[in-house]
Amino acid sequence: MLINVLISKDGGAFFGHNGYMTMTWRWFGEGNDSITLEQIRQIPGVEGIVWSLHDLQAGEVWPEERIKETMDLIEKAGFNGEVVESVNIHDSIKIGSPDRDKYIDIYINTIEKLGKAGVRVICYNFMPVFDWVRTDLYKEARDGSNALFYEKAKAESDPKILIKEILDGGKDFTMPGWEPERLASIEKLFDAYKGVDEEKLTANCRYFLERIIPACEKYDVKMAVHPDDPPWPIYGLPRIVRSADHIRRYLKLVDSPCNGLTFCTGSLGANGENDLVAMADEFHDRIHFAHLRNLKRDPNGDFIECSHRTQDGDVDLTGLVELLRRRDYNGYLRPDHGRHIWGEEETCRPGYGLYDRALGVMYLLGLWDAFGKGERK
Ligand code: DNO
Repeated sequence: MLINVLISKDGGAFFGHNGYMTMTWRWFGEGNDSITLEQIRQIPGVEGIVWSLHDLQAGEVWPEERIKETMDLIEKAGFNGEVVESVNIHDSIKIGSPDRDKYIDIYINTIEKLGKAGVRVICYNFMPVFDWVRTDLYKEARDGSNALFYEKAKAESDPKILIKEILDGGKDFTMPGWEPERLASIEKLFDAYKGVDEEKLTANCRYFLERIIPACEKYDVKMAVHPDDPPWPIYGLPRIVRSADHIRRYLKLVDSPCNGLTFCTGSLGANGENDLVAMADEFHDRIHFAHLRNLKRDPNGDFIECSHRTQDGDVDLTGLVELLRRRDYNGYLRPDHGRHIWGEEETCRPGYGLYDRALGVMYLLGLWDAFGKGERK
């Protein structure tokens, strides 16, 4: 580990290292995560911490000292901090408002600072208004654990009615972006997105990528867009990263290795029509970051997150790891949402507890090493 840290400091040599992926762990920062770096160190095989400055809103400048402070903290604990998830994109950029260039300039400034600090991959999404959507964060399973759940009929009703119900205190509805202080502006945002259909959103995305990708090439930073979650349009808002066709088009908007993908199996896998192994095969050389997790779909469109084990859900993680291994995947990888087990839902961020994600790491490493010769020393 020490050797790796030194290599990383000397020139960011993790990416592409040894033809072996880099196992990472998403950590929300000191004082912002109930899990400590010391605990993460005891999970075998984890080399990188996926981080962000979570208190900053989309469009805010990332202060250089804070980037350095976080990288130092992570490296001192024996990890690399080469992946940031996320640098969020201001809605003006997605809407294509007249002030978008100001926000794109700030984004480029962040890319430059992160690249110079040793960050190699930035995970982000291009979803209008909201990031992922779930209707229940603690849906109980038969084994007594609980996990994030999406009830289609409940989630996909009229957003204005939903907002009213939440404000009236009548709806127990938890989603990123639906924080009470943001609800008032959400209605305005919905109006601002009127007229932004799939084509317009794609054009706005192309505009953004055409401006930022040269900076990424210069500072050796790979962008990795996160798929839409769930992978279909909701609330009348367009979604442009949700199927093989959409991703093919996205990667061609600017045809550079720096315009890449976060391959999130839990997001894409909520739509049974997405053939994940075929998609990973087709896009393997543009996948810079893989979020590997499992879920169980209901034919009515609901889905629940489950353990990482292939047999427990509908995502063929075994087939995917085999494919990535065969394709010499050498990007970053992390377990994704875990269930809450052994009573930890009281303490952790929903989906980001210690235990089930640690089990996920071990499952993924088991598959990984079984499909190869475990070259990483
Ligand atoms: C959910 C995450 C997403 C992801 C963003 C990337 O747990 O995978 O929130 O971080 O969509 O911008």
